[in-house]
Amino acid sequence: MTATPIRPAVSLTRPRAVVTGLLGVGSALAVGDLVAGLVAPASSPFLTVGDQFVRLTPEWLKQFAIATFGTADKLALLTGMALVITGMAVAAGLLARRRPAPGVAVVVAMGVTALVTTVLAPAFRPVDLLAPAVALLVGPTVFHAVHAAFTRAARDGLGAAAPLSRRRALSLAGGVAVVSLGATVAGRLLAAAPSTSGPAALALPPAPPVPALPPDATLPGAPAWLTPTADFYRIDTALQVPRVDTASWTLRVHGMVERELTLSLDQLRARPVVEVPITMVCVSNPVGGALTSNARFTGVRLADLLAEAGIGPGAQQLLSTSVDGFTTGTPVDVVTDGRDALLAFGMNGEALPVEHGFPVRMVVPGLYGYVSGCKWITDIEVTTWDAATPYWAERGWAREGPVKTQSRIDTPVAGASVPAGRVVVAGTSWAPHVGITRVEVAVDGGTWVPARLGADLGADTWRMWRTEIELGPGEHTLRVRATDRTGTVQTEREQVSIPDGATGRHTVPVTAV
Ligand SMILES: Nc1nc2c(c(=O)[nH]1)N[C@H]1C(S)=C(S)[C@@H](COP(=O)(O)O)O[C@H]1N2
Ligand SMILES: [Mo]
Repeated sequence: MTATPIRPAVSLTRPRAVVTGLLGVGSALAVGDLVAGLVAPASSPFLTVGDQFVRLTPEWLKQFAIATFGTADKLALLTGMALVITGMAVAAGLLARRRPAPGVAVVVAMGVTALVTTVLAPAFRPVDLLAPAVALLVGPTVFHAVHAAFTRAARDGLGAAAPLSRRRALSLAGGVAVVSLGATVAGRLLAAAPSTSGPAALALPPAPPVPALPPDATLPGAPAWLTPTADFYRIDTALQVPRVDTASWTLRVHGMVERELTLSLDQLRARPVVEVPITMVCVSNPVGGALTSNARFTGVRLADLLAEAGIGPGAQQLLSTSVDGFTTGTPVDVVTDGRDALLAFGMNGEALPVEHGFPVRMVVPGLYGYVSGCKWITDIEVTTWDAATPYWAERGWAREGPVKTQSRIDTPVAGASVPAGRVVVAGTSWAPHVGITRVEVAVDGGTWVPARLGADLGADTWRMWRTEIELGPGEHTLRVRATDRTGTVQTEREQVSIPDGATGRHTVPVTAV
């Protein structure tokens, strides 16, 4: 009869405990990335949790993030998340120095969080469960195995088998680390691989030709009238841009209509096509900010499609839904008042880029993007204001969002040193769907002096301006104001972006030397 050997109680060293935690959590995330890359890129557990975090973030925190990090807010979020996850992995390891159970429990809890988050995603499909499910199996298993190997090494540390068990433990840990890294890289590459049905594969149907740009559409010192697509501002809640399969994509128009419509991409593109320049503005744009751009959009007129569906009496709102669940609510009377509200599939002569809504987005001249610019659109429900509240209205922003008249000084930039004497002051101004008739500049609170305006290319686009002023040596402030076609002068009343767009006048300090 043999006595059960008494196992000496051992405790993992702190570094080994930390490594155990990091490998358990890291391998789970890595295998999640790999499986997601193979079956459903949007289901990477890391990104799913991030997306849910974006949806649940209170408005003040979101405003703080945008104010602090600007358009790098997504990177900031992902970095913050990585830090929190690393902290939890370290904690899982340190809680498990004597027994694996507390650490395994932490890893399981993280996995369950990812799983639940996946189910709560607005565009959830059952296949999305695969990545977090595999991660939930792998994480605790790896944690347990590495923990066991280190525990054996620690125990044998007192005996003759020490070198062998230590080597085994270290090669297990090293192996897990290498395989995890490989899985993450492979998963990310798979997710980023250009899809065969992406924008590159899609030529635009011909639209009636547009007149050549007059030379004074752009003025020296002001931004290019037509924003190059690569420079067009981008704002959305998607941590990972949705990749839409064009073959199975449809647009459904339903709700308070006489005839429900469902169009394939080919059917939409077969309709009469127009190409119109439209200046888009984000409601979050601060006075003097860069969240506005101008492009030629190619697409079909939304009003025609709605007429075909037949809008029922009492309809007020077009509730548009993106494939990733984001929603915009657009006033029915605005899109049917004759303006060029579009379902666009082209931008600056090429297929809409993935970041700007491929294959189809809505663009409505005169309205901020958050109430009109639904990217990756797949559904339009004709409804009332009371029946549905869209994404940003749910979060405290105004239900309706006409763009406010604004002007911006692009040259010189704030804080610049300029040679005293005649100084070029130039920039842009916009009053979308109303039009700009006058821009004036004032130095040091003095009289308003009109600037020369660039070509008038229609009320739906911004207008450049330029002037030269005399600056003596010393510090100065330059200020700009625009007047729209109704004769209304841009207000000097200062207001922040939330709830319906910033107001005030762009003011730029400069030093003349
Ligand atoms: N699907 C989706 N569409 C969206 C958004 C979004 O977060 N998701 N953001 C809106 C906002 S706030 C703006 S200002 C515009 C920006 O469009 P752009 O990124 O092409 O400039 O898209 C709008 N459409
Ligand atoms: Mo926006």
